[in-house]
Amino acid sequence: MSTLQAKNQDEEFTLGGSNYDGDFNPNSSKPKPPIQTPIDVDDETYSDEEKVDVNKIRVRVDDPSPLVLLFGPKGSGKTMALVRLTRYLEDQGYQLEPYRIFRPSHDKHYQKICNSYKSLCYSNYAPGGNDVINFMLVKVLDKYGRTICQILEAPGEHYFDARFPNKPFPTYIQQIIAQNMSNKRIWAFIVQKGWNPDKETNANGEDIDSEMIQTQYVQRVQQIHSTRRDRAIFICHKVDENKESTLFIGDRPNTKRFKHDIRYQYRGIFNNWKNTNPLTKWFKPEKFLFVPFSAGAFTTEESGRQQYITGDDWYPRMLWKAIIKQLKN
Ligand SMILES: Nc1nc2c(ncn2[C@@H]2O[C@H](COP(=O)(O)OP(=O)(O)OP(=O)(O)O)[C@@H](O)[C@H]2O)c(=O)[nH]1
Ligand SMILES: [Mg+2]
Repeated sequence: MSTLQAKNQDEEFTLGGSNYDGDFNPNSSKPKPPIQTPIDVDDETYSDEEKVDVNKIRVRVDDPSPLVLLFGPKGSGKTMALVRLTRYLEDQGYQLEPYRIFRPSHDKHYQKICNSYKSLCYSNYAPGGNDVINFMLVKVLDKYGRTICQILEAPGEHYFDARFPNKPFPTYIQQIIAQNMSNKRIWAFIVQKGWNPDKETNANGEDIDSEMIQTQYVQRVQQIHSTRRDRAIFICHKVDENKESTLFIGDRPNTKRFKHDIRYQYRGIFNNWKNTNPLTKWFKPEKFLFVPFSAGAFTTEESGRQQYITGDDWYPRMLWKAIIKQLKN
């Protein structure tokens, strides 16, 4: 059993207690939830120590079931992939339950999103503003209540920050990466065809060009080495943003085309996931799966809130199929 221990094991975790249901209807007569800024969310999420030093972040993962790690830069769509998968899987009879003691009791924001997780997932709005989902461990249970896997969704800058591309991963991610971790891991790396990263400036105040950011992201992904049991899925996210008809066959994305283009765009990104087994590599040269994905459609209101409409079930179905395949592999 692997445990990434909370700093203070005796800490009493507060479960529940929030009256705020996370859903917000602008036309409702119900009192509006207090307006929070990203700084307020950070204040509720991290202790003072953690805010000063990301390496002080402690998480607890004491369930030995496999971990699915959504790995991608900020804004790449990790939260929306989790939201879409939650809606799809619950429709299929699975249950998705936040793991409440993943974060310690000082993380009031985590307790709040645990309480309101379902309403956030089924809201007509993408999580954001007051309701940001930024750091979650969610268990996927079958209809008998057995845990199939746990999905980790963490802030993108913990995985990759273009301003500091060579900074080591935070300690909690390093613990998860550690080869002695007993949980099977499925790395779900997010890539995007035609990715146009947000403008970033380096420590000297110079603009970092987007090609450089992509190269640095590839190097980040390459820092994850596959052990014998590790598997990977490359999620080619936001395929709906690509309008080129040659990328689609009817309504469905042409997986081969997307994979080809991603291999070219993010040179070397698949390198650590070649099958090196001398017997099987001839008929199965890769240890990863590649899945085109879209969470759905987003429209931004004047207020800045994003309305969200789920897309074709085909996308979460294919992603879940890939996860199950890698769990069994
Ligand atoms: N077109 C399109 N846009 C998407 C899709 N999924 C997410 N987005 C957009 O990307 C934005 C960011 O998505 P998130 O899921 O919050 O990204 P994230 O990776 O969790 O970001 P961090 O938590 O900051 O690391 C959303 O607000 C949407 O505008 C998708 O499938 N298609
Ligand atoms: Mg997120």
